[in-house]
Amino acid sequence: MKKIIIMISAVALLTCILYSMKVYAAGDLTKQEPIQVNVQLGDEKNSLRFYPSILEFETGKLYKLVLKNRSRAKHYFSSDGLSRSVFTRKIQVLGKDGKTIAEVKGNIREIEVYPGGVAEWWFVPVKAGRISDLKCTIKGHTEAGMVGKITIK
Ligand SMILES: [Cu+2]
Repeated sequence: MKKIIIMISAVALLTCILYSMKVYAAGDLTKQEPIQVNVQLGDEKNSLRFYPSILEFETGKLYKLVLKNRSRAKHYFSSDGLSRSVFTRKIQVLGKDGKTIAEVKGNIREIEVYPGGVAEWWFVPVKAGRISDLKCTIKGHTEAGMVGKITIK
């Protein structure tokens, strides 16, 4: 009888330890393995578009949104709606060799990417909704169709 009680106690204790470890691991949502999403700002032919222009994210997951500009013009990735719906862990700016040359922390609303440049926006969506204010704010670009839609499920 005593042996059984000790065994049940040991199993209960082990279950508690494993459960608390799991809760702890899920606690910091910014430390997950990121899901990479690539968005190209314009293209080699200088098209005024985001590729893709429809983006979808899920709350509670860590994303690494890679913004690449392969065109000859500067472009913005700008969205008030997205900035209000996510927790930003950091922005990483990459040099020509693909290595990180700067990290920016804090709330981000708009990122300007220069020709040939790459910036990564690491964030966790915290609010579901449909966002339709993604645009490039350079004069004439929004009007030409450099806009997009974001859904957060
Ligand atoms: Cu633009």
